[in-house]
Amino acid sequence: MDPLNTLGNISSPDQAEKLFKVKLDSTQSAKMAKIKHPEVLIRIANAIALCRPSKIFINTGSEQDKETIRKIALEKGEELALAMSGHTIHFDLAGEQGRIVDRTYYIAEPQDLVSSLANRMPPEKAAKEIEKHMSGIMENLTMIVGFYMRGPVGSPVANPALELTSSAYISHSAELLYRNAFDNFDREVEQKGYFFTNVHSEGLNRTEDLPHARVFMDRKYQTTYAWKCTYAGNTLLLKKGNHRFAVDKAVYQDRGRELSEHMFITGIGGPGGRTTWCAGAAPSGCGKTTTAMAGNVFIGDDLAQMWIAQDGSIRTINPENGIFGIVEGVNDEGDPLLMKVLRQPGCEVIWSNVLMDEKLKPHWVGNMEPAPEKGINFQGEWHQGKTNEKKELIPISHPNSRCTLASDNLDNFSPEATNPDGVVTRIFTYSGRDADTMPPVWVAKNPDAGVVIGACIVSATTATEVGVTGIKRAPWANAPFIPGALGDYMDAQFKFFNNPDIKKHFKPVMAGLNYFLTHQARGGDSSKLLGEKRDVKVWLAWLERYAHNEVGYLSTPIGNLPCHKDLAELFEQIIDKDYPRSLYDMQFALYTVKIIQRIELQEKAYAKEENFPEKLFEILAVQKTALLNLKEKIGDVIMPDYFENLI
Ligand code: SPV
Ligand code: MN
Repeated sequence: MDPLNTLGNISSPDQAEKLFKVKLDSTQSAKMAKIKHPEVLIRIANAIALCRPSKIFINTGSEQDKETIRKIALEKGEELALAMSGHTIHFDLAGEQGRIVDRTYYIAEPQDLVSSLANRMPPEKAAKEIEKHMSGIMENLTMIVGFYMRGPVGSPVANPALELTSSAYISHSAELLYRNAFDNFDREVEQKGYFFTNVHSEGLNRTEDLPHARVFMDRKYQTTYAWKCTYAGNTLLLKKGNHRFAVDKAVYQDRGRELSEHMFITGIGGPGGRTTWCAGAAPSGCGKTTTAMAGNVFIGDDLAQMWIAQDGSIRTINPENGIFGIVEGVNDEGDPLLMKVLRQPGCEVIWSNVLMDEKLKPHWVGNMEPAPEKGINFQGEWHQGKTNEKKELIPISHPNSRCTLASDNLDNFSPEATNPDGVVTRIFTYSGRDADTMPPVWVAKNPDAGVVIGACIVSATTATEVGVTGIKRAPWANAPFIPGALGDYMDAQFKFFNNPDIKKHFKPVMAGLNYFLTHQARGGDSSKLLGEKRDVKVWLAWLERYAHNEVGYLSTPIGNLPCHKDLAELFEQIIDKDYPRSLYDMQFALYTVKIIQRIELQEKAYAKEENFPEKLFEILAVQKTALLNLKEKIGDVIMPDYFENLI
């Protein structure tokens, strides 16, 4: 049972057109007349019948249409103009500054396998909820209808999607983050044979409605519903809602030939001017944008879809076209290119949940600029020293405050981002927020071990999800977006990275990355990090050289580690920084007890999953035995020189 078409009760293109005649004015009708695909017409008509907007605006992606959307956002007060031309600010309600995981559900029949981490609801019950909350929700609002491609038009893994929303802020964001495909939509839908639908309304946008806010995802009919919320992670469901459908497609339809990952895509420069492409996973709020920007050329900072091409290479595209990046900690030192677009004129930026001062300038935590005395932020009026009801200081910006901008504003933006054939990707990284266990970089000895690195990401929780605290496992950094069973997803990973069609010279290099080791964890007494943001460039450069067999390595039970000599050279060459042996020893010593604990945590957790690939347990068991043997023979801490002497 498909809630949208059932509740809207429109089942033919004729009925759809009849409704359009009543609801659309002549300008919008003329635009709508260009769309002919019957299923697309029916879907849009049903959303209109359900939500009953007072007006409808068809967004063709023309400059004029985009300007209208910007204007509506300002008129409605969803955005306020800032001092810098092209910059606006949007505030979500104080209680909705991240994804509302507790109010997010998959629509699923009782017999459907759904991720053990997610909420679920049967279709009939979900339809009742949708009816109760979305019927007439747009009565005093304008529905904006947008037609997008998630990925370059013509790419084998790009997906067409509709975004139907009463929020001009969401529509404006969609224009910056995705490719408007009004002109190609019919053709793309025809070719692919499917499209995704997203229906959203903020309703009255009141704090008292937040407990009733919901995000529903219907995998069967590839449709999302969101109401009474505004945070883009809950409402711009072209992003993570449709990412979930793309994960399903990779796991259940194209297993072994396609993947859809929570990964950045960046190009790392190497000797002779070559570029080696790297895609990397990290949980939300763990430096994914920074890593993406640390490459020499940029394609994306959040999502990557990949497939195995005819030539035996792994190709990757970014389904997005812009960044919805966390701004906390973004500053001139660590992120000069991003700062340029944020602080210099010439770029269109939507800020969210930062502080706006009296001069209409945005400020955020960690920008290394003088902080204002007062302003307006995500909690309303703010001044230095203001505290919340728990007497805690309110920061100037929320840790999940963001900037939204199109990627082609960035100086390092690669035109390859628009190539439907994607980029040949050799390096895959997996990272978390791990203060005390894993070294800054380690490479899997084979694809199976690489898949296990992804499976074993752990991370301190971040502010991107409402109400979640503590340390948690973050499988592939993609778990919140994996709709089906984790075992199926892992099987798809093993099959993809071991696919015999991948040619030898395109074999993936799969590595773990960790920027968050502290002095405390290595015998010091401060909680400061051992590394700096800019070191990321060196870890990536080392992986680039490794992919081309230009550096040696230390072979250890957890994987291959860099040699000090190579790193010291790269530190000097790339960021002009001394890299003393003492720091190397701290960063690359293996703390066997901690690593074994980490392995046992994973073994225990995965043992609870049904039908989980045995391979994971086998690989972890081999690593654990080797670490226990070393611990017995040498002690709790194995310094790198032990492995050097084995070479
Ligand atoms: C994330 O949290 O991973 C994001 C933002 O990229 S959201 O749209 O909330 O998913
Ligand atoms: Mn993300």
